[in-house]
Parts: sequence; structure tokens; C-alpha cells
Amino acid sequence: MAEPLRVVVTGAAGQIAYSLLYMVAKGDVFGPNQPLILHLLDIPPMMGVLEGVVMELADCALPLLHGVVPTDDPAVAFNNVSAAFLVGAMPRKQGMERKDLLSANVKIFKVQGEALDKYAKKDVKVLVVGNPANTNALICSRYAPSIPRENFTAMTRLDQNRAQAQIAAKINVPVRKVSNLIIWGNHSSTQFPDASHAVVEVNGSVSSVPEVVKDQAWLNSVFVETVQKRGAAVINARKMSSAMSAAKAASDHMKDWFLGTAPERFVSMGVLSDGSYGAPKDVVFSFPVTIKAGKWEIVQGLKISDFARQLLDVTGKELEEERQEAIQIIEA
Ligand code: NAX
Repeated sequence: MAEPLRVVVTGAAGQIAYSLLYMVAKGDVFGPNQPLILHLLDIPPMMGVLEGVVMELADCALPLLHGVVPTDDPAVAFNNVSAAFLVGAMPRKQGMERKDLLSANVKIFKVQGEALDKYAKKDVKVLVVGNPANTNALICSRYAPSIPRENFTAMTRLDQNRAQAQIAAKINVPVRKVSNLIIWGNHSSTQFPDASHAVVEVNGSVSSVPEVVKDQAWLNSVFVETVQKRGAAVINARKMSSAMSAAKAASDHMKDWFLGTAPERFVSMGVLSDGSYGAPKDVVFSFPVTIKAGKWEIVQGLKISDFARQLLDVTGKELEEERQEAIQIIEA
């Protein structure tokens, strides 16, 4: 059997981690033959709760789980890790705008960037889940100069999975039949969920989603808004933010990053922008990517309609504004 891989989950006493830790520890992400040592980071007041999580992980009697390291010390948490799920942050509460979160959260990601730089493996793959995820990932990468910037990504996979579920329901096919949905831009209400390049398998043949849906007005309005506002809808119903689905999305993201995407298929990830599709450079922007041997590559050459262009510009502008605000907060 392979050597155990060290994986850190921050916010380990929180609600997303409660689902995520089980998925990771039972092999959903790194495969059924990869033993793991889980490092669990949270803040000092949560150490009691974390102890309960550690007990439950032990009580799951999971064969792949070779060790658990609970801690409130980033130096211990990030030591020698190959993968990092940065979940810990202040979650969005009912009625709270994402921008309110920026100030509280960018400082956390500066500290964690510095700790990754000092203690993690140099090829660590970092997935930022904590909001505002894109800008937190950007800040984190800036404070970890010894780690390649492409190793810092932000999660828009939950939005992609939500989009996929909406399309599957509309066409009335199982969700696994639908793929190549794109989330462009920020993980916020300005994101652009785009079905124009999506495909659906019907009776063994692959068709374009817009051709099957035959309702461009719905794709440009109800579909986009439903996905954009799904997080708020879950909060309204549950009185808490998405957790099980967020954990599943984090698993999907990291699994594809480690194990690669299927032929002809792409997934969406917030990655450092090189200006593709007219997006602003040097922000973490969600693009469609393919992944091979642990390296992502932005899918090129997709046609962008005038409608899409407008929405891409809006979300790009928001990310530039967030970057500016974040830098001001940190430098103040
Ligand atoms: P919880 O409040 O349940 O858990 C967060 C945990 O993080 C808490 O245990 C807290 O003590 C811990 N924490 C706070 N500061 C920390 C620090 N400096 N180091 C380590 N741990 C720290 O929130 P939860 O529902 O689990 O959500 C976590 C984050 O995910 C939030 O920022 C939330 O907004 C974000 N989300 C991101 C999504 C995405 O698609 N990118 C979707 C789901 C979710 O809303």
C-alpha cells in the first residue's frame, strides 16, 4: 500500500467539515488505495467540539485513515501536507452580503498562506472553500510565494453541481447524464452559470443541452438566477448555509484535480486568471478546465455570445473590486 498522504481540513469543527471529513476519510477523494493522515485545524474555542469529531472519525473504523492530528496551531496543521481544504472562515448568515465577509476573512487567508509557505509540501494542492473563496485564494497564494500560484484554487464546483442538477431536472434525465456546465467568474451572485457548451447523453448519443432544452429564454433567465441564488434559497429553508452539498463539491473538485477529468469533459474551478476569455488578469476567476497529471488547463476556443460577454464582464469587475478591497484591508 502507498505511503499515507497528509491532508489538512481547516474549519474542521464546522458543518461543511462534518460531512467532508467522512467523504475524504473513506476514500472518495484520493481513491480506495490511498491511506491518509488527516490534519484538523480549528480555532482554540472549538477544540472541545473538534475532540468530538475526532472521536467520531475513530468510531467510523475507516481502513484508510491511518492518523488524525487535531490542532489549533497552523504550524502543526500545515506541516508536510499534500492537499489542503481551506474551509474555515466565518460563514454567511441570513441577510448578510458576501462583501461583509471580506474584511473578516482575508486576514485569515493571509496567515494560512504564510503557514502553507513555511510548512506544507511545495506541490501542495490548495482548495479554498471559505468565502469569499476566489479572493481568499488569491490572497493565500500571494503569501505563499514558494508554492506555485496554480496550486491555489477556489471552489465553484457547488455552483456547477447545482447547474447540472437544474438542467437534469429540466430535461428529466439522471444528473450523471449531463456534463460540461460552466461557472464563470466569482463564487457569488454575479457568477455566470453557462449551459451553452453543456452536453447531455440521451439513448447513448451526446446532444447539446441548448438544442435539447429548446428554451434559450429559460437558459438565460430562470436557470441563471436559480443557480446564482441557490445558496440563499438553502439558507432561507435550512436557516444554515449549504453544508452536505458543499462538502460533496469540495470532494469532487479535489478528486478531479488529483485524478484528472474524463476525455471530452471539463469542470469549473476558480484559478489564477491569465486573461483568457477577456477576464481580468491576476484574479482567481472560475473557468472551465481540463485536468491531466495533476495540472489544470483552461479550455480554450469556446464561443462567447454577447449575452455571455456582458455577464463575464460583470463578474470580472466584481473580482477586481474585491481584490482592491482585500489589498486595502491587508495593507491598512
Ligand atoms: P461553520 O461556521 O460551520 O464552520 C466554520 C469553522 O471554521 C468553524 O468551526 C470555525 O471555528 C472555523 N474557523 C474560523 N476561523 C478559523 C481559522 N482562522 N482557522 C481555522 N478554522 C477557523 O461554517 P461552514 O458552514 O462549515 O462554512 C465554511 C465556509 O464555507 C464559510 O466561509 C462559507 O461561507 C463557505 N462556503 C463556501 C461555498 C463555496 O461554494 N465556495 C459553499 C458553502 C459555504 O457557504
